[in-house]
Amino acid sequence: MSDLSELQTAILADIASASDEAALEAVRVATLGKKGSVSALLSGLGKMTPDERKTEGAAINALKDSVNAALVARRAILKEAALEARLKTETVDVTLPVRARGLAQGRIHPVTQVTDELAAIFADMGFSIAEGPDIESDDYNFTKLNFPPDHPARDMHDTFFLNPGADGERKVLRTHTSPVQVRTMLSQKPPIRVICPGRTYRCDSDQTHTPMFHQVEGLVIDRSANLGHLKWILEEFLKAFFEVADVKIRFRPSYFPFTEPSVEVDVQCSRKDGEMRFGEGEDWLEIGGCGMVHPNVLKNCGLDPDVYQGFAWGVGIDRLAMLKYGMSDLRPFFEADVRWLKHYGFRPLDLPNLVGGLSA
Ligand code: 2NM
Repeated sequence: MSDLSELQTAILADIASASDEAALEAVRVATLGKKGSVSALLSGLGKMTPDERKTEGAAINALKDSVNAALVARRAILKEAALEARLKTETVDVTLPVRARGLAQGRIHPVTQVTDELAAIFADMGFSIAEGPDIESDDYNFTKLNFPPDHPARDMHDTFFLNPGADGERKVLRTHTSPVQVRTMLSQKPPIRVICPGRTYRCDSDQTHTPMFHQVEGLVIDRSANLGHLKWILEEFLKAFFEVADVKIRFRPSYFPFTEPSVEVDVQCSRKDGEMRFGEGEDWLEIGGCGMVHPNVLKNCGLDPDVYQGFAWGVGIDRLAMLKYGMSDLRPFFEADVRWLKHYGFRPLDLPNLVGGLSA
């Protein structure tokens, strides 16, 4: 008995003097671990007579419980202290003045700038911004979007497939931002108005294609959403984005698995002396695709196509940036050359907004 209480005093003293979580863990292993002193006493119970076991067993179990309780209490104290110490060293003085030199030199990448402009324009029209993971399931990237099982876009040549996981599932780098819209339809109730900007990936590389590029897709779901609304939204968007008083667009019939009907969108433009202007001229430039969300997609995303309809569109952000800011080559976008960024980048505090000007 007195052996036990001596042991208890010694262990509780060790616990009290453990100065960090690692030291405490060492005490736990030495007492309650497989080969620990208290565990050894407990396994000795099997060799005792039933009478001995009754008294000794109760005492040893009481010892075990008190050690356990002391460990838990000490661990909580040490955790708290560790957090306190971290908070002390990691404080940021937000009252420090911004370093003017950094501000004068740093630049916002045109892709970030255009994404911020898109956010400002669509927020003004009542849209939210939705985001999702770059690594997606085949189901969200393709199946729910009505891609037939043997559709060529699933082919090795376009899609980056990851190695299959333990469960055999083969994830993909999303080939468009549409899976974000799938996630939105699955998790929100209509009416839905979202834009989904972000990185997308396709195994393609030449003068006008990079394996990683940026897309913005939009989605509206409501009881009476129609192509007329879509056309108006695209026109308002293009006017605001290119900062012109008027634009003309035209729809050309096309095909996407996730929309029916599907159309490609051209915007009216003029090309004089190598300079492209919007809102005037006799030329047309393809700017993106859109359509009414396919009933199969609505069904796959838990919406009743007899009650709800929707439209969606997709535009390349990199291409929008090239058109608006006069960059003819896509590849420098992703070369991280500070000279290029100094020339084409934007000042960090000139945030785009509709009142002050998108690209002041
Ligand atoms: C495009 C063109 C047309 C689109 C459709 C959907 C969804 F999830 F609602 F089915 N998201 N995005 C879509 C439609 C994208 O990009 C050229």
